[in-house]
Amino acid sequence: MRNTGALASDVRRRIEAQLADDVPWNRVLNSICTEPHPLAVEMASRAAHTNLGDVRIFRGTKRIEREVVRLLLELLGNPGGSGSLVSGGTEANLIAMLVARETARARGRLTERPEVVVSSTVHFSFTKVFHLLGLTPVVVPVDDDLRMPAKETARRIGEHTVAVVATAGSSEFGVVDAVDEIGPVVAGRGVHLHVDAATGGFIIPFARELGHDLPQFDFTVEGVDSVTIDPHKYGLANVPAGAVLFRGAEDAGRFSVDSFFVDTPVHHTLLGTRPGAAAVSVYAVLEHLGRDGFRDITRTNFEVTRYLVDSLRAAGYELFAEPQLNIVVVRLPHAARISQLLESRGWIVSTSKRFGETLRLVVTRHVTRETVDEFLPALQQACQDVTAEAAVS
Ligand code: 0PR
Repeated sequence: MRNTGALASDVRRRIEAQLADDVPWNRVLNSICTEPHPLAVEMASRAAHTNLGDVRIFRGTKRIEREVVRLLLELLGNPGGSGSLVSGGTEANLIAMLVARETARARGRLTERPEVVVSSTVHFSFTKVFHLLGLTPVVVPVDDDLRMPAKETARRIGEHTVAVVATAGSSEFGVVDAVDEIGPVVAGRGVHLHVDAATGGFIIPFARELGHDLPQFDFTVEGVDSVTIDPHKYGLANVPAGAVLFRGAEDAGRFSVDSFFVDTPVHHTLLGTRPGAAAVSVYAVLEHLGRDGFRDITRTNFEVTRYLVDSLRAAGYELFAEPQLNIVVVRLPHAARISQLLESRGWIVSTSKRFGETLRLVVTRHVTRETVDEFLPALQQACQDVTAEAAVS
């Protein structure tokens, strides 16, 4: 650290210079996160000083967090449940698995080698969770539609199983598992069923209202015990804002750690000191947009996705799979090199480490038809340049 502090104006200038080098949203096609809603940004900055780790001081902010949890439970068809706001999908999945393990312990079902049945496309955040909690994954290969097969999932449940994880909106493909088929086959087996809807949680309820053929994925499905939903993705809130929700009114309390001090409530989250700004920003968006606002944004996201798919097909590209949500994956020889070239020209896309030569494009609020119209010639050019490179070498 420097001895003598710098002028605020200097510090500001240096930070602004670095921020100016971040990629502008209209060149970002790989991110499930988007530019937060302006009201979320304004209110988060107003609440930047708040700490939900001390609810005696920040009692108004805590009330907002409780209200956000209530609104999210209502959105997912479970007004009587419980839950917490957390830092994102990873922490939400961690807490869901902790609760699953503790529930198994309370039921006398926890063995020396607890297992969790997951699909081969489960998010890599679970790799962290399993390391941390000493859980062993039992991996079910996805079917031809890239979904977790219900029958095979049920077959893998055994004496060591503490949980099954289904995904509603995979990060690689935006695929929604048939939770409505998985729920009934897991229900009654004494095993916790968690749905990772970090990505799909703010899309599917509204897309279904718009008539999209997507399965029920939330607490309305028998057997679902917990759901991860991330306001900082399609919920348009500031980073970091995730949520983990449980079916039972007491379930969120199954992971519970006491603090040192009288009058300080127990903690149900991993973080102790945690941003009230997150709760405030989610509250601002939910209240300001309402269901109508989210439905409109979802409609636009699907229109742009359709426009992207049609434009890609018209230009001769082949899709890896028909998109269910707003993630489009294209089969593309030399995808990694094309992605590199695009990045050097200002565009950020992603390529898969696991599914061969593919290019993944995510449509969210900041991706418009104009973005698509500007991107396609850049993609075309990158493809031509890579073909020319390959011909030379
Ligand atoms: N579960 C699912 C289904 C996810 O898609 C993600 C993140 C997580 C869990 C973990 O959530 P957190 O990252 O909030 O802990 N999915 C994105 C991904 O891995 C995260 C992301 C977001 C990556 C924006 C890049 C980016 O620019 O693709």
